[in-house]
Amino acid sequence: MAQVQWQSVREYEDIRYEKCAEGIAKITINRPHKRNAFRPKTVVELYDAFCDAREDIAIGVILLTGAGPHTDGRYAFCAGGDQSVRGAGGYIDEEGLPRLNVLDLQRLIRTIPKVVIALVAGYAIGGGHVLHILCDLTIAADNAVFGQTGPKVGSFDGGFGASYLARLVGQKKAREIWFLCRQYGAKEALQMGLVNTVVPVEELEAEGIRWALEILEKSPIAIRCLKAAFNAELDGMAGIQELAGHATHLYYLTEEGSEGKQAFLEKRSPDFRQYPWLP
Ligand code: S0N
Repeated sequence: MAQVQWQSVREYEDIRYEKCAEGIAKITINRPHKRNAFRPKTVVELYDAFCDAREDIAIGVILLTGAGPHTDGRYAFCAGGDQSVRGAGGYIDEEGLPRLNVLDLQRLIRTIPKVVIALVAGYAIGGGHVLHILCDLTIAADNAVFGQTGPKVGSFDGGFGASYLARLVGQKKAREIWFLCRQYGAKEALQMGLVNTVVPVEELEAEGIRWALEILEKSPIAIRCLKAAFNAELDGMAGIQELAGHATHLYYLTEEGSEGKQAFLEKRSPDFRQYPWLP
């Protein structure tokens, strides 16, 4: 059984954030009394933890999961936006301002140059379902339940939550998921390409760690370029920017790339003649 020693990174109110020496970060939404629904503060904390994981060069894989089971024995990955703080214009934060800051978090998960794996036990519903969609990979427990509720509770996610979902499961199925607001079990989710694998709930974290360790054996630059390449086709100019950023990063790592800078600093003309125009 794959096991690691988790070390808490910093204290938060709505989430737990841990890392292990093997290069994995684990971010856990910790509001089981609300089926791990997020309020603006939860999203601020998630964003902060993801930023820390992004900056940490020892971290290559991030596991995103939900705390549980709750005292009633039920599990949840995340039940979306906390409806009890929803007001005019969004989800009301502690200063009384309406927020949809989960959209910032979605973009961060999408572009962070590391692999994000959703570990889903229990409900992944509404905006919580969209979060797992945004993750690079999803490992579902056999008790996982997936679905959108927007048209039932008066909301919708017309961004990645609609268009990227349709890329994953096809247009017909995505429309069914949103228009009917049904719930789908883990096996059905696997059949429709919504998740990568299904395991018994008690093996969920160990399986996530196994997948992470396997990924961590691979080339970091290859993985970050591949992630950007998968995104580029769908994300328009933002996707091209992401992929191009990685190309620039690689160019900076070459001797040819530093020749221009070096020449500028040495107040001489750059000698690019020494580099081949490869076929
Ligand atoms: C998850 C469900 C199916 C679980 O059912 P179950 O097991 O019967 O439990 P419950 O008794 O219903 O719940 C247990 C306790 O948890 C609270 N709770 C559950 N979910 C939420 C929630 N989302 N917000 C607040 N509280 C929640 C229950 O109230 C209960 O508490 P107590 O015991 O005190 O009564 C079931 O719970 C369910 O269907 N939940 C609601 C799911 C939902 O509709 N989520 C919101 C969907 N919308 C979004 O997520 C919006 C996403 C978003 O932010 C966004 C993004 C882009 C563009 C727009 C938006 C936008 O805001 O619209």
